[in-house]
Amino acid sequence: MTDASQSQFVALSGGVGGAKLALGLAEVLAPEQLTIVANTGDDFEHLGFCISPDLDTVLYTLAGWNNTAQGWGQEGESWQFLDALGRLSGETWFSLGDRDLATHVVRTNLLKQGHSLSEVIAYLAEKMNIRHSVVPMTDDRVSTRVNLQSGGSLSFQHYFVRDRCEPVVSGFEFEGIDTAQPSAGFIAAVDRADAVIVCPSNPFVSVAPVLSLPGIQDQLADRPVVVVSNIVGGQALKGPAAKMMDELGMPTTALGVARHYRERYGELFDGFVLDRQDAAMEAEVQALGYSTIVTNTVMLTLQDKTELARQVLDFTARL
Ligand code: FO1
Repeated sequence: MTDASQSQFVALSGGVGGAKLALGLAEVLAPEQLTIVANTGDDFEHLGFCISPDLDTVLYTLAGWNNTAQGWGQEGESWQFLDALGRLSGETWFSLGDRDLATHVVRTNLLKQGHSLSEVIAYLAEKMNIRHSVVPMTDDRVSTRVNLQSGGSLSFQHYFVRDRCEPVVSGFEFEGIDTAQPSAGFIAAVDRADAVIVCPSNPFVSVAPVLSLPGIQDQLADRPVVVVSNIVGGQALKGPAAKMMDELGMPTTALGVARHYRERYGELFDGFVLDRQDAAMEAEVQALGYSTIVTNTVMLTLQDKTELARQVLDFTARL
């Protein structure tokens, strides 16, 4: 039997929802037991800065620097730079706060000097006194594109922020994914992992880029993998996941998420975590071949996050 205090875990995360569970896991696991791998498909270059939204959301959340009301960016933010930029008729559709800007300046300079994104994130994490490992899914450039039912496609941030997720989607592509390599930190963490936790993140634009990296699904295949539903009571707690599911012709339910993961990744996921509001779907999720637990997955307080983390960790031990 494995000693739970020695077990190793990998958490796959997108932005806000994923970072909440990542924080819960970091509260209950020692630094050497947890690696958080963040999606980089949302990354882009803007105004000359290299921006990594999901990595920054995870870092700020673990550091206690995050803006909880907004979901992204830093607490106590000011917007002098953005205001000044607007006065000069610069591009202001993507809100870069003054504090947040410092992160982008540091990252951009270090990348320009030849450091990898993994090195930059480790450096930023150290400056933020984060003791758990946070790694990008890849050090290579992968860019999510959103295909539209009206024809054509948009870069992710143009779809998400500039166009407020209004265009109707028909699918997603991850430019650069075929030649991207999972980061060394990601590969090593999965290698030693006793279990992998897929946080409650968007299946199409947060989880899919991570799992589309060459070789990753094969590497995960012999590990217990548990996914926490990102849809609760028919709604995404944050972001456009429910709207996307609807536009792609899927039922916007936890069962719809469970079915999507089965159709896309076969037997890769062993366990599925449902919220109490969706308890009535448990039997149908089990009929898809998942082990299940039903618990509170709505993480409003730190206690909600740590309690869900404990439940998920106990669940992985039973698989
Ligand atoms: N999300 C928004 O909805 N509006 C913004 O203006 C915005 C700015 C922004 C700046 C830095 C950063 O790291 C994230 C930012 N986000 C913003 C969130 C971002 O677009 C993420 O990709 C989403 O949170 C999806 O995970």
